[in-house]
Amino acid sequence: MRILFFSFYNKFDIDIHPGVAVLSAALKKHGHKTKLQPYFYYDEEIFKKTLSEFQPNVIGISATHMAVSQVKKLAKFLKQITNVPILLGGVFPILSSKEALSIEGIDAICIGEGVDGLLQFINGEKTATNYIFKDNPNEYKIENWSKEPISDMDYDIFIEAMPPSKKINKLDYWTSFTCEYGCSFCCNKEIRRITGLSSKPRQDVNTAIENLQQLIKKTSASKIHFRDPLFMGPSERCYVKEFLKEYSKKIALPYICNLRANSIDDEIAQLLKKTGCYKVKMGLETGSEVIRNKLLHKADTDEDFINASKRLREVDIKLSLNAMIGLAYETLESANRTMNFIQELKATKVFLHIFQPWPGLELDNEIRQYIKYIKSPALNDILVAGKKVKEFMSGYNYDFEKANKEYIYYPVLDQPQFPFDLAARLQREFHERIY
Ligand code: B12
Ligand code: SF4
Repeated sequence: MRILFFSFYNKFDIDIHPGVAVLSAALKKHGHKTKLQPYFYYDEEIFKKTLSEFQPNVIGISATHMAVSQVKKLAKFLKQITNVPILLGGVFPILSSKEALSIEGIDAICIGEGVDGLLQFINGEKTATNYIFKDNPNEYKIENWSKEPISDMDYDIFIEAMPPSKKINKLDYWTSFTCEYGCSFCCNKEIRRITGLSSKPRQDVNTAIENLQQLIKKTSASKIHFRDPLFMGPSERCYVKEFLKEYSKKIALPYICNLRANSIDDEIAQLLKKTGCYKVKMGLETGSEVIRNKLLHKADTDEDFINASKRLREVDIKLSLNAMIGLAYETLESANRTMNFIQELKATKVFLHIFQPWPGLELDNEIRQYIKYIKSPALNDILVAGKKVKEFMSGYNYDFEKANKEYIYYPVLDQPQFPFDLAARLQREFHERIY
């Protein structure tokens, strides 16, 4: 069988989407052929050409909520030009199954772990685990997310869709996809609840090292970016110690990882340095300790951040911070505190985002009335880099005019005491000041 995947990009570059990578690896293992059609913007000619060249038996669309309006356009068009089944998976159908199933052109949605059900569907089985079919919506079978260590990921499907000139210098790698925490601004907790992902499946050390060795050989990458939402949770010190020991013996490339401030003590800082870590990414989220810990359920104190930043500087590891303004109950005072605290922490890189309350978050009812959807160019590079995107795009050989017309909608909070316009102005001024 031939399975064509569509996945959405909000910048003009292909990166790895683990959901598609996991599905594609399983399909290939069972002798099927897969291909990725990256969706940067709506282009009927490109989609038609790909369909006529690849002749898929099944089309799979993978989407977060960011891509809802794009899924609607795409599925409707695909249904007009082909009879093959169109399946929709990813965070969007998991969290909003009713809306996802109602989309014109979609035949079935996946509302949990997707591998087993996709193989069952392709083998012609009547019900596929974790899938709901539009023509028989009441008969479905739900199973928890597997607690097994995570399976293989197919990187080739992405590499083949990249222009030949593209070099992967920094390789994205996941040893896990979730974490044990329940921050209220992240869908992790809700996804875990719906899909039964109660534990944190993690790749075993040897598999991860072997996969990395193969990928490095294939891509000639010179750095690794561990994209695990959290590289080390509270119960994972042993895993990380063992993994990093093997990593520094057998891979030894400089790397980046995501950690929480309260996990960085002297021992971990030394271990990171010794094993090649050159940058740690941390979510400060907000400079207001009350908002961070009482509302966002983060449990990292200001002191944790001050200590972590100091320890990382002592061992000469860079700190990259993510923070947000425009959170629920934000005030000018708390936003200023966030911007000042970032500077106190002497981060070498900072991303100050405007909070986006996507579906699936824990949010007070009285705050929900302030959610507003903002229309924005779909491709961030167009927004951020202006004309430069043309150079970037040349490798992909796409149409600048069409790309420029593509819009997505993202949610923000427009609160009386902290309107969205204020957040946008503060964000712009902050980035102008620090860069
Ligand atoms: C890795 C990751 C990324 C990666 C890859 C994104 C991607 N599209 O795969 C990168 C860094 C690119 C990324 C970017 C963004 N992300 Co992100 N990301 C994650 C993260 C940490 C893990 C997701 C993951 O890979 N899980 C593991 C895989 C195996 O699971 P999966 O994708 O759900 O796939 C399984 C099933 O859903 C199903 N399935 C998936 N696709 C398909 C397709 C078909 C046809 C079928 C049948 C089944 C199927 O089978 C898979 C295997 O079981 C989550 C947080 C979390 N812990 O979930 C946030 C998360 C998904 N991201 C989020 C957001 C908001 C974004 C951005 C919009 C951020 C931004 N403002 O730019 C962008 C969107 C980019 C994009 N084009 O999708 C939100 C989504 C919220 C929402 N309600 O939609 C999450 C939930 C985090 C949060 N804030 O709560 N992200
Ligand atoms: S924000 Fe990070 S630490 Fe918090 S629940 Fe999400 S992935 Fe886990």
